[in-house]
Amino acid sequence: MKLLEGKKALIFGIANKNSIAWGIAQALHEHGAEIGLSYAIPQLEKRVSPLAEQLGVTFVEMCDVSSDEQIEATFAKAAEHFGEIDILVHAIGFAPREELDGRYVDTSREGFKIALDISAYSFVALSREAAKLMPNGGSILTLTYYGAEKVVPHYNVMGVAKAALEASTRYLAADLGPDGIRVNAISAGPIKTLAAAGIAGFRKMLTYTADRTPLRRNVDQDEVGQTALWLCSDLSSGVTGEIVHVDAGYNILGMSEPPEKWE
Ligand code: NAD
Ligand code: 0WE
Repeated sequence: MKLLEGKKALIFGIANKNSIAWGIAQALHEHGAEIGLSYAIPQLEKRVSPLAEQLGVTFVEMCDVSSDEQIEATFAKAAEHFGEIDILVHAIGFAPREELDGRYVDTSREGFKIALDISAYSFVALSREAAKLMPNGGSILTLTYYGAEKVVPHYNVMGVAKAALEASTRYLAADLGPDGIRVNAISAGPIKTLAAAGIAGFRKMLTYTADRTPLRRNVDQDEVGQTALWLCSDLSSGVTGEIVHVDAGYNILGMSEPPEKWE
């Protein structure tokens, strides 16, 4: 059975085939959704266009979410192309590179502003615009990370931005719930994507988590896509304001070493 037949989904945050947004796009498309894709900067078009083609996507728009004008223009085009939409996916996060090194206490005012603007405020702005195109209700989804809940070395100001994003998920769910719009977040375990590629020691982090998660492995983009499919479909009709962990169970641990270590 196809879960999203006749549904229209707008997905922000695709950079390349490794993007979590692409894992989600494929999962939603497989279940019959019509997809629209948005990317950040002109240089990404050559990566995104062939992917769009694979899913028969004809709505591919550039939108830098730090610009109110670009957000407005993108939704005006979406309104023209789709009329109404049913699903919004926000898979965007950014902090200046230098903020993801050294100590959080050294975060600059500008770095803080940028990280919270791009990673958290953009979710509010996109949700407000998307809600206008959801007269019959809908499902809104964002991507977060464990660094919002607990200190992860070097995640720094992104952890604070993700904490704001998670709180926004709850406030947006409360505001939009009466209109039949659900708002949820997936807290994904570490996955090697473009956003992770620039992080010193990321490969070590992947081994660290794979050695400790209850499932003794990491998760991938397809698994995030499957949970996104559930949250975007009527299977989750009673779920809103929730943060769903897709992290092979890492977040439940109270001690980071597996039992063997204590024997
Ligand atoms: P990615 O690099 O493929 O995606 C991040 C996207 O954000 C890119 O497409 C980038 O172009 C976009 N972006 C950055 N600044 C933007 C701007 N100003 N306007 C519009 N778009 C902008 O990496 P990803 O890992 O797929 O990240 C997607 C989401 O998943 C992010 O929110 C990230 O924080 C979250 N996440 C990632 C992991 C991980 O380990 N990879 C884990 C948990 C959560
Ligand atoms: O949210 C993220 C990545 C966010 C990110 C990555 C970059 C790299 C390039 C935000 N901004 C930038 N800016 C750049 O210039 N993740 C959840 C992946 C991630 O990033 C980490 C992690 C994990 C996990 C950074 C430090 C520690 C762990």
